[in-house]
Amino acid sequence: MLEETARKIETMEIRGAGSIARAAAQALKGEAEAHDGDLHGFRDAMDDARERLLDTRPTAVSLENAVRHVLADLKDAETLDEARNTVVERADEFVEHSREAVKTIGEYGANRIPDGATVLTHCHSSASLSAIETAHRDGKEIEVVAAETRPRMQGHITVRQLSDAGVPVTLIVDGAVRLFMKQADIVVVGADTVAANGAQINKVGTSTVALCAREARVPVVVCAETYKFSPDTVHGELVEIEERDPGEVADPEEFPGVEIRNPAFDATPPRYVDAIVTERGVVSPHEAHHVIEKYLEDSG
Ligand code: RUB
Repeated sequence: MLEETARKIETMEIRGAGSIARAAAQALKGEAEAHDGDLHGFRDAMDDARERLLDTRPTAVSLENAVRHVLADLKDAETLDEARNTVVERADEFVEHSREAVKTIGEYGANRIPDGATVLTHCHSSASLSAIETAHRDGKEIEVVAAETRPRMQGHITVRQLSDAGVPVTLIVDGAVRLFMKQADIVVVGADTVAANGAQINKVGTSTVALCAREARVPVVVCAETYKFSPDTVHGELVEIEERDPGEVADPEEFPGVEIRNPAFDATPPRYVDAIVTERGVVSPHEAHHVIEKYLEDSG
């Protein structure tokens, strides 16, 4: 099960920072339940599982935070049963917290979306769509403009989900974002990682969306659970930007002699973000380090 989950994360069958984190927690739980060796062997197996999961995709810190949460008490376990129970309990706790967090962000985020608003979004973020769908369910007459999000077209997932939920939605190419920003009232996007300085790392193109929003004086709201905040960045560590297979952009054989690059994420500086909606409340990007100190284990 763990190997299957790791592969699905690599191939993006499981994707989106929240889903990746929950899948990792569940995979660790499955691995713990299936283990039939001794305590020493169990610890080794969990170490291997941890390495395998962290090896899948480098950018979303939600994955690392999930793994850290699930394995946090393993070092104190004195018997195999204790070790197994702590992994299972903490995995369940993480998944439940994560699901609740997305709902709560939906409520807080919906409050930020005015009645009659046109919301512009990029990629597919469950936390952002939770806010947009909640605003719609609350009776607000909103519509959404979604960028298709080359090369993997996560915008298609967004428009299908919103259309199924009855939200009027328009699909545009990424290059049309500046044009459509003129009619937007708010930008709502998700995050893979929020750095201690408030920079937000999300699907490549998000920083361009934010720049266009600033130019047009449209507020940018980021929806991100607290486990998307990165403790390592407190000490100045940079967030690694995943570079994916160039074949996702174009067939390299059709362009001999051409370098094709495929960075999957980019960083939006904190000055282009107006608010970050978390399940603990709405914070300014400048308060990101407080979120890390207060809510994330081993952040010191
Ligand atoms: C997904 C992406 C999403 C964030 C937040 O990238 O950038 O905006 O992960 O999503 P990819 P969520 O498709 O490459 O995984 O709010 O669902 O956690």
